[in-house]
Amino acid sequence: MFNLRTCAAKLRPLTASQTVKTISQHRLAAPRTFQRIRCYSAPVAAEPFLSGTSSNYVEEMYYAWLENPKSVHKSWDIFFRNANAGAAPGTAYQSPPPLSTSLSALSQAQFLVQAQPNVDKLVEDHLAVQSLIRAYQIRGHHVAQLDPLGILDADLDSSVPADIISSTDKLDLAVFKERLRVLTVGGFYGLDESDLDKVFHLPTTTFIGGNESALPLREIIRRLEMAYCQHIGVEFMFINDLEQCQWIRQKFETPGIMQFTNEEKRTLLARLVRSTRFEEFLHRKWSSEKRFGLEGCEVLIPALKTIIDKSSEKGVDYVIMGMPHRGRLNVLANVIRKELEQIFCQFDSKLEAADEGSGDVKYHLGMYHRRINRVTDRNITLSLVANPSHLEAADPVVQGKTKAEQFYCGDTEGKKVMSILLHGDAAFAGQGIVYETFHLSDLPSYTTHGTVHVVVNNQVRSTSPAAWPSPRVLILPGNRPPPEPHIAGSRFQRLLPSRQVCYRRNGHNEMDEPMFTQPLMYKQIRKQKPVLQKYAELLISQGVVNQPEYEEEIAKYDKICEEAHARSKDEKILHIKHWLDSPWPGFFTLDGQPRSMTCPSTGLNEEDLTHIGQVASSVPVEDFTIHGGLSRILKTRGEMVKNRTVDWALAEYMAFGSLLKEGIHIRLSGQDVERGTFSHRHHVLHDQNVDKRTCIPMNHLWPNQAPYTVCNSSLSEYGVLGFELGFAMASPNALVLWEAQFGDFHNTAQCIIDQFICPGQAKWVRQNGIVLLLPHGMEGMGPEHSSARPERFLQMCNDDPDVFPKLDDFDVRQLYDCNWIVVNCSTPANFFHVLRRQILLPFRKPLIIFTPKSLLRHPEARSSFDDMLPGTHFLRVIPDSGPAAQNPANVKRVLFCTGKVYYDLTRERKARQMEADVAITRVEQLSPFPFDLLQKEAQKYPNAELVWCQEEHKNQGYYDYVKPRLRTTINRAKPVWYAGREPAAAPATGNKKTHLTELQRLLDTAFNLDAFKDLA
Ligand SMILES: Cc1ncc(C[n+]2csc(CCOP(=O)(O)OP(=O)(O)O)c2C)c(N)n1
Repeated sequence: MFNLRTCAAKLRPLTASQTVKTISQHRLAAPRTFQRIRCYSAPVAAEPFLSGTSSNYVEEMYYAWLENPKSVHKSWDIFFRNANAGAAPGTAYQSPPPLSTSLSALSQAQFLVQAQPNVDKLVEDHLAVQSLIRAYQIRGHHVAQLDPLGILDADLDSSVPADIISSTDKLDLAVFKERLRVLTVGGFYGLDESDLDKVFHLPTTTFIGGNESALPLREIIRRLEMAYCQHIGVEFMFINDLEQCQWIRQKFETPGIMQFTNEEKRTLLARLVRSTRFEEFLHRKWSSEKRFGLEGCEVLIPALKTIIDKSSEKGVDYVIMGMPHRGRLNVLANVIRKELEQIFCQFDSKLEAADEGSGDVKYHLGMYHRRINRVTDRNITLSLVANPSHLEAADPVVQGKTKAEQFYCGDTEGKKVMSILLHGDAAFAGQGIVYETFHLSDLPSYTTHGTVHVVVNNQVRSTSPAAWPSPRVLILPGNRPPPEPHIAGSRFQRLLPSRQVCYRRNGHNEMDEPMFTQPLMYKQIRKQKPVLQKYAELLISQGVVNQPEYEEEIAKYDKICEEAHARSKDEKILHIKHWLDSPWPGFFTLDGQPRSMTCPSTGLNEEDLTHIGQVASSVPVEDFTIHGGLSRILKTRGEMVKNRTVDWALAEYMAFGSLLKEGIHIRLSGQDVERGTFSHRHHVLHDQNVDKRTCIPMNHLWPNQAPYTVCNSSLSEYGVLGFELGFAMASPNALVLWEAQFGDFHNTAQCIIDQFICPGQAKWVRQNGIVLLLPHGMEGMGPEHSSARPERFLQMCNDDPDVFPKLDDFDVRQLYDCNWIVVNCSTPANFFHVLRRQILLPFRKPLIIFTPKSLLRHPEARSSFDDMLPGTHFLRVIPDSGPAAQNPANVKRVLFCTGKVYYDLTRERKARQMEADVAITRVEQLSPFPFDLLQKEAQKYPNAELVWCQEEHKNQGYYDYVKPRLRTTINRAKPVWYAGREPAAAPATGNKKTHLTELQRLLDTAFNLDAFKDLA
């Protein structure tokens, strides 16, 4: 209020000509007629000469005067000023003076009305009306009747905003009058009751006039109430973009915009019948089964279908959806059109599962369906992404999948593929991932060009009142009849959140007793007529349908359900693969099996290695100046290529570059991945002389190569990893990698790892080849930044520690059986091979790679081209090849290790001249565990002690995973000793000296051949 007043006060010193200028600008924007202007200039109308054809002439004069008061004769100027300033009827006109009179005398003598105060009044009144309009636009939703139960007020605030004149059913007439009096007479707006019938110009920021450019105040208020204070609330004035605000205003204010044809009303009724009767059918058949029904928010189905119809009409042909448990079966049945028998047989507890893995409960499963949209007669594909119970976790996954589908069909503006996300009100308000997902929406490599968000606000969260969402919400449709306003569609392709305020007729699930915790609310709910009944009664009263037609619609759908139920009894077995949300056509056989069970050599010919190396060490565009430091890095790369060697960065280049040649799209995403956190990668070059000019050499490798996307992500792990997982879901023919800045940061994305990546295939028979690059290593950097927590990934591997697998082919078959692959490579060549293998395998598994930090520049951590040529492959285990291996019977100890500690061990062994006594075997693929190769290693050194050595603390790292499996490989014939740091709570010490002491201690244990004597 204070602001409005201040604003008006600032405007007050406007001169008459300034006022006129403003009005004339309005005229240019939207042509108006003199008549309407005369409406508020009542004295003008009273002039006797203003009749018949002369009014046209006067109108022209008036327009001319509006634009420039000096352009008309002084007498007209006086007349219009007097008229506009409120001169009494018949007095505005002053006959022109004799020609001899001086003009200055004329102006003094003939202004009957003190123009300035009256012009001020005119301006103030118009400003007041503008403020009133604006007040409705900003705060109208506060008085909208959103809660069908009539209990809660919008934003939990029962007060009517002070600057709104509301006559909604909360206020009786007397209250309304009093309110108006307070706001008008000497009150807020300086208008009084007599102004209600005065006609006011409408500003261009409102559409309530339709074709009218001015309306009486009474009508202005009525129309504003119709637009903003009924059963839809819209909170949008925080949007900075004028065009978007105008679009929303137009969609809500235009008179008649909420009118529907009878055909549309019948369609809505039919959809409401399906939505309602589906839940009733489930309730009748399986009254004691959990299904998280939609009762109380049945309008969700017509709303979603309308969104899809409108989108299809605008050219969208693929809609990807994510949603929680509430109403999911109904969405599957009536929006996506999953066969009803497939849904019903999920309720049959006697059916056996056809697929391996855990499967999932019916209200988490996904779905993919291509069909004709009956309203638009266009093909549309609908996909509902499977999700875990973790509310909102699927949001970024849906976005990533949407982005990928847009990418593959060249939809750079999101006009063909779009996403819809449904949310519970409590989850939407409380889960941070909602924000993390929103945050991706404006980043070029992550935007999906807009998402429709629908919040199902049933006002409860399990057993507690749900916090009404504080995030700004655009549209708040209520679940009360008529449900027609649930029409959405935005040409801005932005986030479009809408909230459906409804109620929950049953408990959190159908087994719950809601009266325990929400007694009064449920008393109110029990009194509610179902929305279908209310809407049917309304349409019958309007003559849109008649009772028999309505009953026939119900009977028709009930019959569909009954027949499907009968068919569902023929199902003998439950197939989760019928619930796949992302099929990969052509990748598997028709039975969903891999096309082969072999993996070709991951090696590459010398020519390609050299070519990629050369591009990686050059700037492939002209007139492009790179930083001097980078020139040196590229020069060093060039020298390595000449010497036929690679370091880590080059090995990665070789893997990516070779796959791009084979048509595999590569997408590397994460914080600072373009340069590389450790400044080793430099996949995007920056021109030092031209701002924002960049070059990605990887995209200059081959003619017709697949595109390479490398993108620095926002500072989000949960959101971005979910997004990349979704991207990887869309196609098996892409290598999608997410790199954590440091490995430990993956834990803020733990939900994506635990709920999707690790068990995804087991729950939803959906494979995924995403790669996680997790920098890991104890390098004296303190408790953070050291450990990527290998123990957590290894603990979730599904291989049995106590059983030696009976397999002919460990190389591929073992991979096929696992839930994910965990590796820690000690050489660049092995890193190169494992990346290529990821794509050359005939199936997809997530790949977790613990990547190095100091090894990126370690002079010994280099590989020769020889280790990458055709015929070479990923080494699951790298055996010792030195003196110990030449004479294995003499070896006293075998140190098994993985990753960077290998270099510490070899240095120490050399220093102690123990190369013949101690063999060092590197386990490069931790999981699935290379039982076969390690068995051979153990057998090769029959007289040696077996020791697992790691730089991590004993309760962390790999020990707990490796020890039982190593014991299984040797049939528990010998102990497996431990050399490493002691158990600890933190992953690493923050003290450099302690770090070095600990390292030396573990090396001492590793090479002290008596260390375990007393323990044996
Ligand atoms: C991340 C997460 N935390 C807690 C839960 C347990 N839980 C399941 S449903 C639910 C209430 C959700 O309320 P709301 O979002 O309003 O949806 P509604 O069930 O009311 O439709 C909760 C807390 C969960 N599934 N996920």
